[in-house]
Amino acid sequence: AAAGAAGLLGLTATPAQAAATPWYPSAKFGVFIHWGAYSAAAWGDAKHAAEWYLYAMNVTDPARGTGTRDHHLKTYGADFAYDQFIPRFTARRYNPHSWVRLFEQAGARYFVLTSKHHDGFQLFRNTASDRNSVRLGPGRDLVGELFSAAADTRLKRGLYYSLGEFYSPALGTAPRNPYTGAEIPYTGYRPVTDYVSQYEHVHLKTLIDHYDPDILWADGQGYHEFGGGPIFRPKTWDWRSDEILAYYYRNAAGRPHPKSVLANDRFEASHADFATVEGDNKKYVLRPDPWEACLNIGKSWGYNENEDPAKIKSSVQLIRLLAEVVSKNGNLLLNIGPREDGTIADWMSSRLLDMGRWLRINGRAIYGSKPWIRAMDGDLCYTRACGAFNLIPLHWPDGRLLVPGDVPINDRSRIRLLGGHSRPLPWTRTADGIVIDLPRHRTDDFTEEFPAVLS
Ligand code: FUL
Repeated sequence: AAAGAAGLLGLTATPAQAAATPWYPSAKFGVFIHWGAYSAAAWGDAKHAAEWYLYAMNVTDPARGTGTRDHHLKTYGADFAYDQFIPRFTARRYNPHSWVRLFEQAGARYFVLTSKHHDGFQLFRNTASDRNSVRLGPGRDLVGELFSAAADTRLKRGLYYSLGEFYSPALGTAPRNPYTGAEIPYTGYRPVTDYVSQYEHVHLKTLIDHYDPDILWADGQGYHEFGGGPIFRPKTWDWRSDEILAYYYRNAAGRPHPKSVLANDRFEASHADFATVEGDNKKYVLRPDPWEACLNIGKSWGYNENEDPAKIKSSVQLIRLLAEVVSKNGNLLLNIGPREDGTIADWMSSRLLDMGRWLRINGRAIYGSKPWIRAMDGDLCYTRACGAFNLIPLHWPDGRLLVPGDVPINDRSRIRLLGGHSRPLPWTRTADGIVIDLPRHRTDDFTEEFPAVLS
C-alpha cells in the first residue's frame, strides 16, 4: 500500500492519504500546548488572548481593545520591543519527561505542540531562520526534546505550525515600534525573496524530515486585514499546501515503519484528514467524518497571568465537554499554556489529572468508541464501545434516570455503573421510556457533579 501511495503521489500533486488512520478516531483525547516567546509576556486582555500579544500591543483603535498596548507601555515602556521577550523565554525548568508523564496520566493519546505561532518564533532547529529557540532564548530544540521524551510511549506526536505571521519583512509588514512608528528589527530573520518556498515550506519539510510528526496542525492561513497592522499573508497568496501534504504523506509511507499521518483542515489544501472546530459547544454536531474540538481551559491559549478566574472551566465542565464531543464522533484537543520556564500551572495540571482519573474508570466508554444514531438527548450522551451501549448522563440524576425507549436496551441487558458496585442496576420499561434506578449515593469515587457512565 505504501509503494502504491507513493507512486500515485509521484504522478499528481494532489495529496492523498497514504494509509488509513485507525489511531486518530479512536484516540479521542489529546493535549494542545501553546508555548513560545509570548509565554514570557504572559498577558492577555479582555479582547486578545496572550499568544496574540505582539498583535495586541499594536492595536491603537480603542474599539478593538488597547488593553495590551496600555499594559505594555505601563509595565515595560515604549522602547521595550516584543522581541525583548525572547531572552525572557528561558525554558530553564523545562522537563519534557514530566510533560509526557502528565499527558499520560491525563489519559491523553496524543499531543500537539506549537512549533511556531503567529509571532514567527520557532521552537525547533532549522536553516531558514535564526528566529528560533535553538539560536535565541532557551538555546534548546524544544520540539526535538519533547518528541524524544515521548518516542517510547504510546503518545502520538503532533505539531502546530502557523503558516502566516503577524509581521515579517517577507510578508511586507516589517514590525514597528507601536508607540513611535519607527521600524524595528525582526530578530533572527534571514532575508528571503519567496516566503512560501524559501521559508514556510523549508520549515514544514524540516518538521517532517527531522521530527516525523503524526499530525501537522496548520493555522494562521487566512487573509485578514488587521487595520493597517499585520495580515498573515498578502491577499492573492497561495500556500501551495498540496505540495507539502504530498511530501508529508509520501515521507510517512516511505519510512522503515510506514505509518498513517494526519493534516488538519487549515492548510487551504485540497485534502484534510480532520476538521477543526474552535469555540464553544454550540458548534459541536454529530458528523461521520473525523473532527476535533480544540478547547481552552481559560480564555488564552498562551500562558496568561491576567486570566479571568470566572472564565476558567472546571474539571467537571471539561469532562462533560469530552463526553459531548465523543458522543458526536469528535476528538477533544484540550489546551495548556506552560509558563516561560516550562512549568505548568497547578490549575492546568490538576484539570488534566482529573481528566485522567475520570478516564481510568470510564475510558471504556470513550476510547475507541463509536457514536450511536443520536449523540445525546438533553444532557444524556450516548456512545458504543466494545459491544456495549453507554449512557453518559452529564449530571447525576436524582434517584432514577429516564432514557428514551428506542435506545438499544433489551430484556437481556444488564446495566452497570462503571467503577461502581458490580451489581446490575434495576430498570423497567414504561410508557415514557426506560427507567433506571440509581443508587442513592454514587459508588464510583466521583462527586455528584461529574458525569457518570452506565454501560
Ligand atoms: C487560532 C489562533 O489564532 C489562536 O491563537 C490559537 O492558536 C488557536 C488554536 O487557533 O486560530
